[in-house]
Amino acid sequence: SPPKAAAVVDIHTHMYPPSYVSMLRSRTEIPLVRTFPASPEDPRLILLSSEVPLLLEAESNPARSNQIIPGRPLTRHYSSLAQKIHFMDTHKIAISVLSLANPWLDFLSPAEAPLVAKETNTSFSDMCASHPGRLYFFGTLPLTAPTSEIQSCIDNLSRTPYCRGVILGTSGLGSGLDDPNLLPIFSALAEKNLTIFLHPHYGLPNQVYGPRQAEYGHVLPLALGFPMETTIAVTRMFLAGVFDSIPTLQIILAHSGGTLPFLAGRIESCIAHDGHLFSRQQQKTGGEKRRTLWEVLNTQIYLDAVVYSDVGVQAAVAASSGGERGGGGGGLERLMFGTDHPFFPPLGTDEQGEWESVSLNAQAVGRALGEGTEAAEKVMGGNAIRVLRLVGE
Ligand code: 5CU
Repeated sequence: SPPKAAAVVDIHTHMYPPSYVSMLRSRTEIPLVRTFPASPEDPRLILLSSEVPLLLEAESNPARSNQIIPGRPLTRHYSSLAQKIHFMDTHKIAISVLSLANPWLDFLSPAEAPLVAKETNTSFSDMCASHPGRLYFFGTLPLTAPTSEIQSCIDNLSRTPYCRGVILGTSGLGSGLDDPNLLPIFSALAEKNLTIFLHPHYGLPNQVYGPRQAEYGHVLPLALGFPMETTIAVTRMFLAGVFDSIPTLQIILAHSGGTLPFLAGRIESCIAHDGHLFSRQQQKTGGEKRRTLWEVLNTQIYLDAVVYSDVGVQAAVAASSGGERGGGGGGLERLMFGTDHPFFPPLGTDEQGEWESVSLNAQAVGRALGEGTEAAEKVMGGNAIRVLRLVGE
């Protein structure tokens, strides 16, 4: 039966299947899982390049490893399906669209990637099948492998009942998402009606965070590095004409598009005032009017609502609306609730209870659009059900 209109759907929720965690345990370079002598029962998940200096310090100075704790605790929330379902029940989430967390398969060799992709996608498919109607997933592509392997993975995912798209980082085949070699991959995804969920991992170069970055924990890379990375990646796609080449390509941007809603006007103005771009455009199209970023936001881009404030939700809806800027309105149809579970667990309260990171996102939607209104219900679940063709229990 179709899910209730007011059902809450979480489209931004990650897991590392147990086989992936085992792989991380065996690694010596990031991403990895490691325990330290001071707390051998507390494995740490170390993912980001900004965490490497602390990791090296902890390794070179085991006596101080209780003070220098790199990464984040690897709790059951990362790989236990029972824990995911408990989290969903606690937060009254009817349906979750699961995805592998970063950095996906980006670090694997071309020989390893297809096998791990198959194993990972099968794990997600099995998890979904064990809770029919409650779980769907975005698959993972072996992007470091030859194109034929990537294409065959897309074919398999398109025939996998609970798969609704793929999660993609910003590196693509290694040269970013404006790489012309990615066009056949994007075309295949569009043709198979598989939506891309674009998610950051690499952030900005560490030096921009300055010499005192370790004092500030993960704040600079996560709050600023991640959103800038997404913004740059999707702007490169736009400038390269990917959306014009494949008008049926549909993409959901993590964290409400990074800073795209706020910067779209500036990006547009920079394009309109760039002599080099202007003459290239004239040559290519003979002066035909180009599609603006506002139009692409209004037709091919969806944003998640993982932005933690009503100001961000309002900006996301406004940017997605296009409106007088040349789009067709309907920004309210393009925003989808998410939690980012298992990242951002509560620090002062029980992890088995309610998570503040979830309520901040839910409250932001309520404050921006009105608690319990039709608009809020769309964002909390209705849009995901429609766009990702989710069918309830
Ligand atoms: O806490 C973090 O580092 C992360 C991460 O790596 N990925 C994510 O989606 N959110 C937070």
